[in-house]
Amino acid sequence: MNDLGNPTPLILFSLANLAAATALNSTPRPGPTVDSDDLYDGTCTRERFQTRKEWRNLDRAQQQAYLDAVQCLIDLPADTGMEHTTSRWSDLQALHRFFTETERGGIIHNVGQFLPWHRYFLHVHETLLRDECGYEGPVAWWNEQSDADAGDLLWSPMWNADNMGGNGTGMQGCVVDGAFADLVEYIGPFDNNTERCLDRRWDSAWAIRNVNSTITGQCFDLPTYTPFWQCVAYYPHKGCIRRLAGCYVLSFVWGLGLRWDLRFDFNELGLMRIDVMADVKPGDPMFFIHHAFIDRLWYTWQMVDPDTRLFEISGNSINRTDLPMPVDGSPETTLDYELESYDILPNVTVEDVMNPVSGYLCYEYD
Ligand SMILES: [Cu+2]
Repeated sequence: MNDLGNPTPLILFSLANLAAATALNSTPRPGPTVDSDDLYDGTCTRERFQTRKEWRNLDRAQQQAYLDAVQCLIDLPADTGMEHTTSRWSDLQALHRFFTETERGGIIHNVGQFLPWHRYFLHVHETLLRDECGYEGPVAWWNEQSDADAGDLLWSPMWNADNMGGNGTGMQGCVVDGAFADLVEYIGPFDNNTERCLDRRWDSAWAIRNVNSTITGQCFDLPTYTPFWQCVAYYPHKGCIRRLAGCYVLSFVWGLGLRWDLRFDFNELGLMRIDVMADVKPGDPMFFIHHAFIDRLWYTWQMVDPDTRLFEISGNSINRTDLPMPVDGSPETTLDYELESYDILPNVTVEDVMNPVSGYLCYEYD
């Protein structure tokens, strides 16, 4: 401070540099939210309002409470009546598969409703944690961008043995440590239902290329919704897919009209390995923490220009009732598009979830 009580130019310069460095190293915080009366309709009250927190901003007791609530869903019986479900947790996995494996193929990925449906799915997950397992703590998200910029996507303590556990090992990629090492999955792959371990094969080097601040910044700079969601879906959302060659094969397979979410890579012995990705990935509790990061990217992007973006929706669409496909091609996604969860929660529209503090939803991110 100088004699007048103002910061010196040198300190101001340093603060400016610090601010720039911080901006590069962390995603911006979405806002304004709860203090902006024009952005929520009054049913999102301060009592209901939740702040979703980055995993590292939960204290140890909160992290453990979150892990315990997930375990609670794993221990509760299934309730949807979907085939082969064995627990409340598997209801979520089966639900995601149900909309990935429709007669029309996937109707929640590669479409304009990709981001709204997954925002709704996060809400379904949170609602089960709270209503059926008594969870009262914050929902977690993971700042993947920050870890990518630091050069190690597996840096977060969430991978530790006293948290989610780390990458799987062996040919099956079975997770052998952490809170869910004993988790057995029965839903998938694809339309099959086979008993198998919780597998996890996150590739730090590949993910760093997909989710570093340069890439997310490029997505973030896109001015309209369709190129934005496509960028998010292609890069940060698929942050863990291994090896460029795998992605080429992915496109080739997609071009043939087969599953888009096959992953090809090579194991330690040089043998090609095929992994099943998107349809049953919610079996891993990491899925929801990853998707909260994706949702936060979208929310942050919306709040740059809320007047234009908060209710901006577009992109090719498809649902499971308008069959066959209209001859004039895929319709455009609209705010009226209905989001479903196999009756775990009532259907809502895309419009209902566009604004996270609209009343139906009531949260922000730290
Ligand atoms: Cu998905």
